[in-house]
Amino acid sequence: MSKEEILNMEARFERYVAEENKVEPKDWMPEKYRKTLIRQISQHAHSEVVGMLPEANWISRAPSLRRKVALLAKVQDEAGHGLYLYSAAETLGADRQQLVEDLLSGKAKYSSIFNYPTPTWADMGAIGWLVDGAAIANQVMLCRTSYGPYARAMVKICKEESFHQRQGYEIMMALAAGTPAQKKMAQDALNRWWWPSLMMFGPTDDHSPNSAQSMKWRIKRKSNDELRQEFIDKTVPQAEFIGLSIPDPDLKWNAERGHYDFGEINWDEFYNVIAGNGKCNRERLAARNKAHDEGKWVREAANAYAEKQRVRQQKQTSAA
Ligand code: BYC
Repeated sequence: MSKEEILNMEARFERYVAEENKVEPKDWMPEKYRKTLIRQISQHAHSEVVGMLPEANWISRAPSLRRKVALLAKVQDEAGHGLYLYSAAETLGADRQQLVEDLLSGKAKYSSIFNYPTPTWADMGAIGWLVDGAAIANQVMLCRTSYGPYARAMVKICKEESFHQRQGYEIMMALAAGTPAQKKMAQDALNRWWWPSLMMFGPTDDHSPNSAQSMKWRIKRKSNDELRQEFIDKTVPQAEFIGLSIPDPDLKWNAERGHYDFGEINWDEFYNVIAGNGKCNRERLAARNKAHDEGKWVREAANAYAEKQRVRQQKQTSAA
């Protein structure tokens, strides 16, 4: 295709997405659109998979059978989300094995939030309430993203995230209404997870290199700062309702803006974590690599079975 033809195609593509049409796998799309989506969807898939680790830590130590069942279901949902998202990336021509290798080697990014430790049961509450709460704020807009398979995957994912958020908030509610030691445990978890949750939305809009193009292509529908503000506005009253305090001395309702003002986020910490130097980055990658190595026999058995089925089907077709 000549350069002029590509420019025409790009202009037509931009009009197409601006009119709220969905892009499907076989449609023409600019190469950069495809690459941006593979980057974002695969990072999202990796986040779901790595996101199972901090919580899996507590499955065998959940305080009751009811809590254990709910946590187990949540972690299983996350595995499922990872699988839908890898499949969505495959519809764009990405090779799943390569994506997984990039995660295991440390080349690919995943959400900064999963590089923090989970020392107490209250961390399960804080993750469900805040981390899934932040994930919902971000992902509800992704149900309207321009790429069809990603948008459709997000509808189911958001329904499940909503259950995750409630199970987390309910844990926090119970702890906050419990003994002084339990309430302190809940407050301590909120203190540790609040700021990292705000970082999940990514850098501020003026430091977000991918945002402008992604908004133009309707991949992202709201900016990092808009979503962060929405999350804060929704979450502060929830903390007040259960008698916990947000660890931000600068947090204040601003009647003029109709939003909460909040303090400065520690962006050095954020960039340090995404560069691989957070508290748990090495531990998380080591755990993923171990699980991948230990699962080798399962992959081999599944491939051998698939091959056997393929040969059997081939024989049946040629006999017919
Ligand atoms: N952590 O230009 P920007 C979940 C990177 S999991 C790490 O604003 P973009 C859940 C960014 O990738 C939640 N990296 O980027 C699972 C970019 O780097 P590259 C995961 C981050 O893509 C289990 C650079 O910083 N959700 O739901 O326009 C249990 C510049 O940023 C982070 C998703 O993945 C971060 N926090 O916007 C519970 C949702 N933030 O690639 C819950 C889908 C930024 O240029 N993703 N970076 O080297 C998105 O919506 C967008 O990718 C982001 C970032 C808003 C995250």
